[in-house]
Amino acid sequence: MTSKRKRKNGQNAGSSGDNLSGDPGVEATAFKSAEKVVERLQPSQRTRQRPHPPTAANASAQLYKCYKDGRPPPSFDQVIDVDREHSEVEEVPLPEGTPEWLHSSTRVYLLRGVDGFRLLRSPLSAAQQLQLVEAALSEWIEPPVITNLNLHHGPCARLWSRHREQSDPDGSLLARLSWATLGQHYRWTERAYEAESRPDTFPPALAQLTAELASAAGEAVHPQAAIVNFYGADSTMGGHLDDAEPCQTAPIVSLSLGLDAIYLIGGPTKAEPPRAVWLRSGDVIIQGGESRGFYHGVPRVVAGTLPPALEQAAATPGQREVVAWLREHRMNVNVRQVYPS
Ligand SMILES: O=C(O)CCC(=O)C(=O)O
Repeated sequence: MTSKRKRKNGQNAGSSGDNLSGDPGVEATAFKSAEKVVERLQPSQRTRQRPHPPTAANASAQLYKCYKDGRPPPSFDQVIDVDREHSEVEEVPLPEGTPEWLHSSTRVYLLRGVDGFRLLRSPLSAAQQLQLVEAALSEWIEPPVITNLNLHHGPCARLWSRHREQSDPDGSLLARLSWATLGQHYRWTERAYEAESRPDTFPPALAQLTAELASAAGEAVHPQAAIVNFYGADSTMGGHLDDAEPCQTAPIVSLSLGLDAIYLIGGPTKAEPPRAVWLRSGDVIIQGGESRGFYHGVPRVVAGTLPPALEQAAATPGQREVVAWLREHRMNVNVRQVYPS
């Protein structure tokens, strides 16, 4: 797991210091070019730039060239959006054995040529999404769970309550939260999982949900660790491999909540041209098969994209505050099996 987070101020949450877009030692690559190009786009371009919708025949070549050279800059229309017909995606049926509750709303898409990659579109209801975010903010990030804040502030209890009460003396500590690790703890400096055991901090309900979501892609996973990533509207995550887990056969299950994002999926080396995929709140990526070992990253969170369904689903004052927070944030729950079964 070599996650690399870049804030607007250039600080990385991870301490490996090799953010793809910030490391002068890293050669220019297709992945890097693609991130830069997408970063330059303004959200308003999504609706403004519609002159050259990609056709089935030339979409891939156009996308590659645009992302690699940045000339002409691509519009968001070239990002693969499973809600619009696209030659590179295909809807596939839910496999037998998928739990019943997933059948009503989930659509499963594969990305042609990316072995084992699946996008589950809207498997999670708005109510489920709010419950997950509320649980993360009010329960999952509580000590003994380790977050990026531990290094400078020690264990930080009641971050969400203090944010709601506005009781942090030097502004909201929550605003500085960028990751929390659940279950087996990943040491960012050593880029390895820690060997000694800690209290088990992996929420059982999340483990069950993850396994059920994976089954909708025909995959099996025994969840043992998760990184919960917290993004502001200007946060990005550089291209990286999740290669610290001794188990590289079980898929990564990655839940998107809150603001939309552009997700890049490349290949086993940085030279492979990545493809950009549009992610919405409630979408889930399953990175199984060969794609488990592929470069990926998040070059953009798209401001102003919180779905109205989330606003409408907020049933309690607490959930309305979650919605207010989500208007400016994206949360990703990135679940892995660390050890082979
Ligand atoms: O935020 C995302 O969608 C991806 C996160 C990720 O790649 C990671 O945590 O390794």
